[in-house]
Amino acid sequence: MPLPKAELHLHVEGTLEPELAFELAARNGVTLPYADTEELRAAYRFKDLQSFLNLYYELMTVLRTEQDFADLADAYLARAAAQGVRHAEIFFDPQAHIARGLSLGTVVEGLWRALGGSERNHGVSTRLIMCFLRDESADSALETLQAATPYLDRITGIGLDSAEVGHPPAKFREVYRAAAELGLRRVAHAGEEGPPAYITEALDLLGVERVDHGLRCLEDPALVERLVRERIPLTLCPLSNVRLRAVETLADHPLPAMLDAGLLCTVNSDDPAYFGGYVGDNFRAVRETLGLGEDRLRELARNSFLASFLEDDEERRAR
Ligand code: ES4
Ligand code: ZN
Repeated sequence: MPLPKAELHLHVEGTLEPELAFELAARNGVTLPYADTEELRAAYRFKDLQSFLNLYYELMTVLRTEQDFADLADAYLARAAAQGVRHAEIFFDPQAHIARGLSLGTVVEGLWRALGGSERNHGVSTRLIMCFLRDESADSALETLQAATPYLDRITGIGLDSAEVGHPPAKFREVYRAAAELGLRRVAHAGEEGPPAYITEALDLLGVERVDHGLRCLEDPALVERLVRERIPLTLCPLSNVRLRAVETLADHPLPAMLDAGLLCTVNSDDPAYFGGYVGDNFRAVRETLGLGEDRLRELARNSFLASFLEDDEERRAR
């Protein structure tokens, strides 16, 4: 039996496996610039975050209907359940779909078709986190938050993703303030490719409760001390860090040192269809390559529930 765990850093568009991409392309009359799944998989060699994002945005054009989003999310939930996931907090990128002419309703209603049946069908509880694209304007983020008004009963929180460098958290303080007033939980990607100062900004200016990645906090000892003291969870994604060259090899990943430093680390899959595995695969990789013992693996699993947006009673049941 795989260790029960929560997944807190997962882009639903990043769960689009090549097989489903081709199936949806055929269903929707979309032509992909790849002959087959093999040729597509061969394109999964990234030199940094942007080179990945280019493919990620290209491939998501096969998603057109509510049913496409439902099928995508349901396939993820089935895979996650098989790897011990009991709870998933799922990111989606509304602006990437609205820019292609889809409505926010298509995306949310579609995802909800799968999420609404997830506890029953897969034994996985879920939350939905709407991310803003940080390489788009602050006004666009505010418009997106406004467009989400009819769906706020299904959206737990907001996040910030896409190209990090040059798009500091400060740019989004207004939309984060508005979201807080609406009772939304707040997270943001910070310190993946961007400097430690972006992590500090995300905490101080956006009021985030959790930092996605946060890897580069290690360059600032005072920041590490603060993250430990304030018990700020980090949602690390080891296989993603290798594929996007944030670390040279998995053996170089600082996860063991981060745990030793007392940081509240969690292990997640980020974009599992692109980065070589789901959350259980990430756990296996850090166990095998970084030599983490049973106690550390159990700590990571426990942290994932502690860092989740589940209420205490739900958390006990999920564990
Ligand atoms: C992402 Cl790995 C990563 N980083 C930032 N934004 C993203 N969107 C999807 N995957
Ligand atoms: Zn991410």
